[in-house]
Amino acid sequence: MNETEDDLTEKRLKVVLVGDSGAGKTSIAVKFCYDEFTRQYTPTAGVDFFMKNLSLGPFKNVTLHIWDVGGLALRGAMLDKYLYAADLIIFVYDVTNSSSFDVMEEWMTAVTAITERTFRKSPLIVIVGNKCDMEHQRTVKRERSHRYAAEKGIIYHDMSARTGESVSLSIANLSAKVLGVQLTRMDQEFHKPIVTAEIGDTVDVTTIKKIVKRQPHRKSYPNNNYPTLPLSKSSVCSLQ
Ligand SMILES: Nc1nc2c(ncn2[C@@H]2O[C@H](COP(=O)(O)OP(=O)(O)O)[C@@H](O)[C@H]2O)c(=O)[nH]1
Ligand SMILES: [Mg+2]
Repeated sequence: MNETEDDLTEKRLKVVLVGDSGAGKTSIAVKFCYDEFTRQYTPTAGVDFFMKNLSLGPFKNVTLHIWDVGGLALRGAMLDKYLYAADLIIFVYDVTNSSSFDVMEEWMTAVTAITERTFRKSPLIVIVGNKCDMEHQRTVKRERSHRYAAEKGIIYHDMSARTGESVSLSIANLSAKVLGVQLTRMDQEFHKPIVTAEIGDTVDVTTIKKIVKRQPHRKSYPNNNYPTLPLSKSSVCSLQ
């Protein structure tokens, strides 16, 4: 197939997010599709659906259908229906909550039992350690998660739905892998995160290379914790 034919070919991929309640599955889907984040927690009942169009390498028209599966589905009767024909399954846990890692292992057992039994083509599987903006509160050691993934031969990514770190680029890369193509340089630039954070918030600044832009809000308050910083309650920084 030449490049022009690839351009015109529409591709559809089914992506399923699974993992413990509160791990951040919905937040990842919302960040990826709408570039938004909220601290409010609304548990997902059953499954939620998201859709996003992407250009991936030679395929300029790829639609990702994202199934955001509620944590309770692990013990429900619908799990095999939710997983049906998935191309990519993302197992999410919260790096600050070790019980979410234990639950992720339970998800792995339940999901692989279904995919091995009923899938003709194995889906691509990835483990995501979410909330990596709270590095200082990490309770799941990197050695543990990396060893687990390596032993199973599974791809591993850290992510933050809050800052956007790794969300778009990882999902785009994984989708490209499913399609057997590579992202172009332009695709990579497009999906590169512009990490945003609020001053005085819980983002681990040691992981941030440089601050490229500061956009103070108009309304100003004294910042007692950081007297040397501009008088601003929630200055937004764009970081990369
Ligand atoms: N700090 C931080 N909080 C997050 C992140 N992702 C999700 N949360 C918060 O964790 C809670 C649960 O998120 P949600 O996406 O609803 O989890 P789900 O049950 O797995 O869908 C919410 O209060 C989110 O604001 C993240 O990357 N960093
Ligand atoms: Mg949810």
